[in-house]
Amino acid sequence: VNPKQIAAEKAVSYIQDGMRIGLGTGSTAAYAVSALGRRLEGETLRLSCVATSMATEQLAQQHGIALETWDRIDRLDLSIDGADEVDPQFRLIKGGGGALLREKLVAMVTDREIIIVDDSKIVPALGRHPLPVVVTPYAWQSTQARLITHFGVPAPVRYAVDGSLFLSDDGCYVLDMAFGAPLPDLETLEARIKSIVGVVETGLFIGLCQHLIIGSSTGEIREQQMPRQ
Ligand code: A5P
Repeated sequence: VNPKQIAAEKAVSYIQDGMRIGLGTGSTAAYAVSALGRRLEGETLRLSCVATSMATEQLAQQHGIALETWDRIDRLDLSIDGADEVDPQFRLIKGGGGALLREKLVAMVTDREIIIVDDSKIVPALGRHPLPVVVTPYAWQSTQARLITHFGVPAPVRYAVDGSLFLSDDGCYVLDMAFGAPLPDLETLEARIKSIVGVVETGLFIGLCQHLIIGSSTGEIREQQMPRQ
C-alpha cells in the first residue's frame, strides 16, 4: 500500500460538484491530481480548479482537469496539498518542493485546507526538516547573511539537480534554514524571519490546515479536523 496515495484518494473523495478547488504541489499532491482525473472520467463534476505550481498545472492538464486563472478566484472551498512536517497543532513546514509561496496564497483563501501526508511526516515538534525561505534573487547573498546573523543557523541556498541555483515558479531563490528540531519561538518565528529585508515568504504554515489525512503503509488512514480559526 502506498501511504501517500491512499491519503490523497481519501482527500479527493471530499470533492463535490460545484466546488472551487486548490491543487497542491509535490509527490503526495500529485496522487490527488491523478485521483481527481480518474473521478472526472466517470462523473460529471463542475469544478473551478487552481494549481499551486507550473508542475501541477501540467499534471492537471495531462489528466484533463481544466484550470482557472487567479483573477476569477476570491475564495476556494477546498484545497489538497502535502507537507514536509506536521505537528500536533496542525502547524506545518512546507516548501520542500519549492512551491510554498503559491501554496500559501492558495491556503490563505481556502475554507478547508486538507493536508495529506504519510505518517513519517508527523512530528512532536517542527524543525527536523529545514525551513524553506523564499528570497528575492537580487542581492540574495546579503539576505542570506542577515538571516544567518539574526538566527545563528546555517541557511544554504537550494540548488536544482542540474547544479544551477533552484529557481521557484515566481523567479525567486530558496534558502533552507537548518534550525534542527524544535523550531524556537514558533509563534513569532514567522514574523521575525519575514522582517528581514529580501525575504518573500517562509514555509511555516500556522493556522492554515483544517483537515489532516495521514496514510500509513499498513493501509490505515487517520483523519483529524480542526475548524478554521
Ligand atoms: C511543495 O512546495 C511542498 O510544500 C510539498 O507540499 C511538500 O514538500 C511535500 O512534498 P511531498 O508530497 O513530495 O513529500
